[in-house]
Amino acid sequence: MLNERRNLLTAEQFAEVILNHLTSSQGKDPEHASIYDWRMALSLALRDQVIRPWFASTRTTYEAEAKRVYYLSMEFLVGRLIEDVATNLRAEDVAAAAMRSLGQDYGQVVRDEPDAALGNGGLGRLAACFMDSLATLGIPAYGYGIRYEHGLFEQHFKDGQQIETAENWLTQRYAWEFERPEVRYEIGFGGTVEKSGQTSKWIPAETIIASAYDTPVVGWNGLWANTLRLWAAKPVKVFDLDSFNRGEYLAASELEALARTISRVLYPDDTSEAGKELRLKQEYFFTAASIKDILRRLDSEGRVVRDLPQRVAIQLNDTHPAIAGPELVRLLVDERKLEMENAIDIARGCLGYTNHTLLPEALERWPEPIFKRVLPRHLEIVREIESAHLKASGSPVRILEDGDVKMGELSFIMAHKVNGVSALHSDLVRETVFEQLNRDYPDRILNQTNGITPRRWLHNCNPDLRILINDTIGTGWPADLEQLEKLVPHAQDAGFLEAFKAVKAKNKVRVANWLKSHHYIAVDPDAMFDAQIKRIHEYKRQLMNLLETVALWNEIRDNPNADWVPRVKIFGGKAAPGYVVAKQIIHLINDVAAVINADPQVKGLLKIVYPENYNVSMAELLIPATNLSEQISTAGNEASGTGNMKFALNGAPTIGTLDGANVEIRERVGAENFFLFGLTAAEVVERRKQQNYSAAAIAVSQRLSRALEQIENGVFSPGDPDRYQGLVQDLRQKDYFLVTCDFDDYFAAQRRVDSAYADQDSWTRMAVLNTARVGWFSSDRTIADYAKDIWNAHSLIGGARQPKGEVP
Ligand code: Z16
Repeated sequence: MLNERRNLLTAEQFAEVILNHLTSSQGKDPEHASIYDWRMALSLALRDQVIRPWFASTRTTYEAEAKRVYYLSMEFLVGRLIEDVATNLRAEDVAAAAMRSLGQDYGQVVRDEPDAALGNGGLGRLAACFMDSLATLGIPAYGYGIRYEHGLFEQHFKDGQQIETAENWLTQRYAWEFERPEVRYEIGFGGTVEKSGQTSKWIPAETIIASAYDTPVVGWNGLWANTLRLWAAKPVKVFDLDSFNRGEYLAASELEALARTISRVLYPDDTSEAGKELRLKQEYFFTAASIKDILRRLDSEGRVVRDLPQRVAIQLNDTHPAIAGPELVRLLVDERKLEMENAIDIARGCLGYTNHTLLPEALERWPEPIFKRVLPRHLEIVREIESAHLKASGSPVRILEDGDVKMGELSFIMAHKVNGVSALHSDLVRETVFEQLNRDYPDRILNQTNGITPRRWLHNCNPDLRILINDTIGTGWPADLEQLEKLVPHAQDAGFLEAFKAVKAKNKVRVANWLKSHHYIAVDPDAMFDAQIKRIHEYKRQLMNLLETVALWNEIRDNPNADWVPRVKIFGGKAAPGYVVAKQIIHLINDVAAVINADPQVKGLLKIVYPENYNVSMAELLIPATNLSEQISTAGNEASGTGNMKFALNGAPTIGTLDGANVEIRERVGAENFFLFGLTAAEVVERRKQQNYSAAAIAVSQRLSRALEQIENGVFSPGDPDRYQGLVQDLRQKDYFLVTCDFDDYFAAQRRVDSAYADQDSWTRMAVLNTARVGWFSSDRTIADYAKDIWNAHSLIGGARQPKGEVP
């Protein structure tokens, strides 16, 4: 019997579907099935349930002749999917009961799934949250990216230092995808441009195949499903039989290996550019395949290219897919014979560009010789785009400058809308990197503050808080997160506060047990859990957090009888393998941890934990258990941050600077529920103009001086006392990210945290108000705003907020 409203099976029926998959898809009987087999069977059974809404969504989009959104992103940091799919189908109880009836531990099977780690950090995770929200809102959309054979590297610590090993998620079959061998495009590189009269034709030197793999992405209540289409690189010719017959066995497979290199591995650089030819090839590879796919779909619906802006919205997630502009223009001009300027205008009508950073090292520029070698025709088109821009605007801004192709300028000029990812960041985009272009095209830049999906980042990762909220304000909030405001009055209710505190305590015990069993570290779940989990970068200032930890250690030892608030400092995060300073910071965190954790004088009062290989699943475990969220970047550097939103949503107040979305979080939760410190973005700019600002800051701070001396004198690296001299020298002499300047204010803010935490009732009230007031940071709101302000795309379900039942 089908459950009418949600097309659900009973637990009994679902168990049968699972069992069928175990035998027919995995080829195992229950007696011989491994946890992997059970996980595959469960995943495939869930995937079956997505097919119906998926087909229905495609049909509805086609019949409505609706505009489609294409989200082009080099990264999709998806994580695990079982719980996501099960809860969105509202089948979590059925799935768990079915597995139980089959003698399996549902939670254990869920945790057996490896993270799909096709991203570095915030940008990739944002893309995954956006896919969830697009499906939840019922907006017809495709995510386009790369099916990397190896996702983000796995991090190990050896003697406190980061070691990277290859991630291997595809050694097991990926349960959620459908291979589409019939969807394949030839992608060219290099070669020459043939001219005849007015027309040009690109003759590539080499071609490879882009082959599609589709993962359905189902939204809340199973009312709509979109597609995440990832491209894998394959050879045109799999195997050269002639070489083989000549006895050249390696050469026979060489072409294949070469072609597959393009989608072999995710570049592990977060906010810094590799600048490598292979990276440019990856970017062109997935962008060109996506654009071809978009045009093929347009053709198949009998549309003409003039209709493009009305039918198609293409969003560029950073400049990585910026070649979409020139590629679309190339196809329109060289293959469909449009006039150059007309083609540029049509392309611009489709394109939007999201900027995610102002850091100069992250703004992509390709040396012209590399660009020309890989994409000779595109270089000509970039020149055409530049001259059309110069002519139309009288702007002095060029795309080609100092021998480079500047992808930010190209993206800006080719997009009808350009957005930053928080209010402050968008202001800075207008005032700094694109100051002149903003004058040339005054209405082009807008803000779209980032958001997070409440399904993964509250409903699923924090089941006890979910239940408490459901019991208090009902169940409408997962698809309408601002309903959490209804919790505000309960912040005055002693019973509710107790229950809220109990949820946090339980989540902390869960983490303490995990640290014990997986990392052999004992922590006291009654201590304050203070977490900074994110990529390691100088601008994020993990070093400042660590210096504060050392200073606190000193303070406790100086005054052992004072009323210290016990703390566990949790660090998590990876460094780009080539980022030497970030790796030294990791080493130092581990060295300091070893000394402090072994010191009997601070036992029970201060502990540092740094579990290796931080990833999405670890975030889902740690965030619900955190009391204090560290968001301490140098103002003006964190474009938005999204971890900041996840912590606040799960009842962890922030200690933070006025940077990125922290500003808007503080406005919403209230200044009294946010621990603010540090220079503002404007003050940072001024301070950097002063001479010897770091020496001056160190000179007036006893605490900081002492901590720095301890580190540079080898207190934490007794076997290698000079280990951190370079790191500390850099703080003394340069300190570009103003760690020294913000240190004292940060230390003072931490002591305000201590006093606030000592009053558990008022702390819990603060935590509740954080949860209650950050509903606006749902990625559903973000996506609704993109749809309205940039895409002109519409929901095809009768209001995701009040689902009206059946799929149309
Ligand atoms: C990235 O994760 C971000 C920016 C960037 O240029 C490249 C990568 Cl891989 C991050 C920002 O640092 C972060 O502030 C922001 O919240 C996130 O992108 C999503 O917008």
